[in-house]
Amino acid sequence: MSDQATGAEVLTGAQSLVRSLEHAGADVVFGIPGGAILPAYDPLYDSTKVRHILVRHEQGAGHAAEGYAMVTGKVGVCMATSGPGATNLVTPIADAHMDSVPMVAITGQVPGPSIGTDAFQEADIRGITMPITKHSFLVTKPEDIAGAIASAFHIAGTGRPGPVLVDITKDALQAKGDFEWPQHLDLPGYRPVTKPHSKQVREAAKLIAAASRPVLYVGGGVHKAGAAKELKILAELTGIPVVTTLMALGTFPDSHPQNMGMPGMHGTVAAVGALQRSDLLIALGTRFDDRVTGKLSSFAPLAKVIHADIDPAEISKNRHADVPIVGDAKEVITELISLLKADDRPLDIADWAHYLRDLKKRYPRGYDMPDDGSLSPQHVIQRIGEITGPDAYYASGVGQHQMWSAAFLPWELPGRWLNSGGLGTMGYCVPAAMGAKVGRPDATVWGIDGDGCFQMTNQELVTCALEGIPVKIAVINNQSLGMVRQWQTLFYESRYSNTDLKTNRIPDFPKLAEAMGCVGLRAEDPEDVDSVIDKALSINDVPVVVEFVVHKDAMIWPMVAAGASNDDIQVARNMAPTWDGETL
Ligand SMILES: Cc1ncc(C[n+]2csc(CCOP(=O)(O)OP(=O)(O)O)c2C)c(N)n1
Repeated sequence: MSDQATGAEVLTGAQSLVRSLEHAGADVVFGIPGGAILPAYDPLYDSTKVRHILVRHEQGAGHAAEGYAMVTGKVGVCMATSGPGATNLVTPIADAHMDSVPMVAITGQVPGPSIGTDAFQEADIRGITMPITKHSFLVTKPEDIAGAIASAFHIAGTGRPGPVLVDITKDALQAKGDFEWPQHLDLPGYRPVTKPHSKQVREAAKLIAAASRPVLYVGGGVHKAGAAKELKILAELTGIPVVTTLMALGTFPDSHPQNMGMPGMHGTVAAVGALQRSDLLIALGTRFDDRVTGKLSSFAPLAKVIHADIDPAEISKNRHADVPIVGDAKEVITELISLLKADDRPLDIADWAHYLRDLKKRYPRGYDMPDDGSLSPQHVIQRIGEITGPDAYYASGVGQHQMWSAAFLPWELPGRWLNSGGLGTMGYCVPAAMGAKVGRPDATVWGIDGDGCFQMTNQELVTCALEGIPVKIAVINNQSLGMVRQWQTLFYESRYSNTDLKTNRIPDFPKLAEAMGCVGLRAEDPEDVDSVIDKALSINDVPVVVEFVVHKDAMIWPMVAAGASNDDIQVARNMAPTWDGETL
């Protein structure tokens, strides 16, 4: 049917929504229906372009949308009904907000006239998520749906990516109105700056040329800008040492001699030392997070700062930037390369590079094997990476296993690592791995999860089994909330209040996996580690869960205690590194 006056098609709001998703290129939506969103599920049933994946919990839908977005570079989409459906999306929305993941969350809302009456399943999801979304829409008329969806996809995926909420009232989904996919978006005030100011980049190049202890401090924004290649050119052209944050692992290869590793609370001595002793931080797409800086007042005390970020709000937020640059990391790096090439003077940083290489050699990442014959979690994770290779995608939960994954998996390629860096969301792993496998069906996707985290969202393995999403999940079972237990060991005199999960066969993870339609495997003996990983890699038609029963007391080192100065990094309990040669 078409509107005679305007020539526009007349559709129900629900049809407009599905049509809009098709126009926006959303090929997958993760969600669960319910009363308020139900009208939308009817035309969705007929769509040949949009695949809906019925998850088991809305939190799973949100993290799956994140995983999908992370591996495809597209906007991930999740959908839920009003009230509890929508509030179950709050955690993944906050997660996407903290880690700058492009996501559109669509929620049904009670009918317009019922808003504010405490109607059944009413929640002001727009109000609730206002501080954790890049933008949000409440749509009450069918003819506004196309514009809201088009704008939401544009906002989520451009500039600094992030989550956008589109809350649509049930009556808007049911009523009829004109459908017209907008050719132009009217978004006053939304103009992300991608092209950096040339004067600022020239200032940056001058500082780089004059520095004697520069460091490229690389964050997640560099990969998001698709600038890994340019970063390598810049690093190799200048010889400047590189540190890659938790969100940037793989953006610069770990095996590269200039890579000092990950900085921060559980970073390498070389990376932490590089930042602390630097005279110039070239911060690219990174946000001086407290887990990187430690005590801010003593962070990199001698360094000037060049800070390039697409989000002006990040610049000088935590640390004053001497040269602020607002722009897309790829454009900034490309301009820097051409200026430094034109200058053609090699930097005088040989002593500095030598000092850091020596530090890296003296304090390599390492671990002790338990002497009671039990499994070392670090060894298990390292072997998963070595046997599977750097081309796979790896998701993790939050805790020790996450930090061991960051330390011991092979980070050679950009974008292979999915984790909850900013929010630290237990439960992220399984659904994020599911979303990644949907986005990259031909790739191997491992989730490395903790026994605590796994118990938060493992039900999405049912979704994986039924929807043909054969992820591989390693449960690193240390029978405890390991990271919290580590803090109790170090800071609470080993008083283990409520961190013992007693996960010794309750649940029985392989049996639980089998019950969810997956293959369940277990390794308890170090001799079985490789064969069980090989077995998991040989099964590609159904999801696989491998439980690794590991030693309880393994810790993640190095560590900078929360709130302490990075200078007080410990490589093991009560063991500080010696900073020989620091008079540089
Ligand atoms: C949703 C949520 N609740 C609580 C925490 C606090 N927390 C951080 S790590 C951790 C322990 C995680 O345990 P597990 O999954 O077994 O991993 P491990 O540290 O043992 O590797 C907890 C409880 C959190 N990050 N997220």
